[in-house]
Formats: sequence, structure tokens, C-alpha cells
Amino acid sequence: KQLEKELSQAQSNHQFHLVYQPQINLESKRVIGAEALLRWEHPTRGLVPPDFFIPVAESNGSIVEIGQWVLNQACWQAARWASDGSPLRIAVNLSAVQLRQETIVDDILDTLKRHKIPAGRLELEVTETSFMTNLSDAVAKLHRLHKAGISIAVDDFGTGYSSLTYLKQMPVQHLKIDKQFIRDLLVNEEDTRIANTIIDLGRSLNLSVVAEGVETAEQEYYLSQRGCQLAQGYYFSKPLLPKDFETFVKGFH
Ligand code: G
Ligand code: G
Ligand code: MN
Ligand code: NA
Repeated sequence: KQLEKELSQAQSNHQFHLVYQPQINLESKRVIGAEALLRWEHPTRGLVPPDFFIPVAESNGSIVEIGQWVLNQACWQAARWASDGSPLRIAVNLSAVQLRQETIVDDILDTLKRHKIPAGRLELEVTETSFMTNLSDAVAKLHRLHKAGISIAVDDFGTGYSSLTYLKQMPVQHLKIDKQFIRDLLVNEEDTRIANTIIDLGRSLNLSVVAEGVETAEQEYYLSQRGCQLAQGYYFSKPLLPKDFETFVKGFH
């Protein structure tokens, strides 16, 4: 309850900020974009992890407003980077609760327009659970977003109630292999097989595959040899403040 009250004031008290984790193309070894991740700097508790406060925001509905702030902030940042000569793709996490909002598609398209961001520059990360509550509604909304040029990624792929039916109906372009399968990729044979299967599924459905949580050169090498095109993780960089992200992009090759 106390946390809920503090969360409701976090936005007006300017306690939120975004960090950006580079996404790397494993073939070209270039930074192709960034995932925007929300951080809550609490005056006394310090940095509150999103895994802790996002579920609270989802259950009381405040994620709708917070999510709109995130999208707006990420688009503002993307516009700045574009005007500085680095037009990067920005991936933003979209909660299932946000996707259920009636005005969500218009809200997203308005935000892009306001910041003059081409729709192709935005990627939305949704989880498999987002499809479950109302499949036809989710399909319709994602189709509208996709038609506008926005790309859709399935986040944490393999951890939810994955059904290949969803993949068939959804206008999805990217699968993100959850970091739990990458952690022991080269140690646990089951994880190796699961990662291989997701990479092969991506290839056969013509979806690009992003490995999350890549922490070692060996993991990067394996994934790149196995045909996984994109990766993010501490091996390349942790999520960074905008200034540090810019420095990272300049120095990465
Ligand atoms: O940044 P970190 O890896 O600690 O994020 C933990 C979880 O919080 C991840 O599942 C991530 O998707 C989620 N998360 C981070 N930022 C956002 C956000 O802006 N919106 C939503 N809905 N989830 C987020
Ligand atoms: O669920 P989602 O993929 O949106 O969340 C990404 C989360 O993973 C963020 O909280 C981010 O800080 C974290 N993360 C990013 N790279 C790594 C990594 O290499 N290892 C681990 N353990 N976590 C990571
Ligand atoms: Mn994500
Ligand atoms: Na994930």
C-alpha cells in the first residue's frame, strides 16, 4: 500500500528515468538499436527494480500512465539521436494492461507523430500473456500497429504460455529468447536445444531472433554460428544512461 502511494507520485516527482541497452547485429557487429528500460529512483529506497514495481503498477492500472511516459520519453530520445545523426531503432516494453486499452493504438501513433519518428524506428515488446486475455482484440491492435510500420517482438519467448497459434495469427517480426535459456546455453544441453529450436523456428517463420542476456564471448560465438542475428546482454553492455549509450555506440566496432 505504501509502495502503491509512492508509485503514484513517482512520475510527478520526476523519479523515473530510462536506460538503454544496446542491441547488436552479430553479423555486421553493429549497434542496430536499443531496448528502453524503466528505472525508479526512490528518494530513500534507492533504485527499485522494475520486476518489483511493474506488477504493482499493472495491478492498480497505473502502468497505463507510466507506460505512456516511457513511450514518450523513448521517442523523444530517439528523435534526439536521429537529429544527431544516429537513427537507431528503439524497443519499448508494452504491458498486457496497456495493450488492453481501447485508445492504445492511437496513443502510440500520436506519440510517434509528435516526435516525428518514422514508425519503422519503433519496436514494441509484448509477452505471450498479452495475447491470452482477448486474442482477437490483441490481434486487431497489433495488426493496426504493424500496418503503420511498427515492428512487434515477442519478449521472454518460451517462458509464457507459448502457442504456435499465436505466432501464426500475430503480425510478429522478432522473437526474443529469454535470458534464462541463454545463461547456461553452453552448460545445459536442454538450454542449448531450446535456444536452437527458437532460432530454427525464427528462420522457418521468417522472424528475426534476438538473444537476451548474452554474458560471454563463447555464448556470442555459439549464437552467431548457429544463425541468431541479434543479441543484447552484459557481454556487450548493461543498460546505459543516454550519454553513456552515445559513448558506447561511438566506441563499438
Ligand atoms: O531492466 P530490467 O532487466 O531489470 O527489467 C526487468 C523487467 O521489467 C523486464 O521484464 C522488463 O521487460 C520489465 N520492464 C522494464 N522496463 C519496462 C517498461 O518500461 N515497461 C514495462 N511494461 N516493463 C518494463
Ligand atoms: O524481460 P526483459 O527482457 O524486458 O528484461 C530485460 C532485463 O534483463 C533488464 O532488467 C536487464 O537489466 C536485464 N539484463 C540485460 N542484460 C542482461 C544480462 O546479460 N544478464 C542478466 N542476468 N540480465 C540482463
Ligand atoms: Mn524486454
Ligand atoms: Na526478457
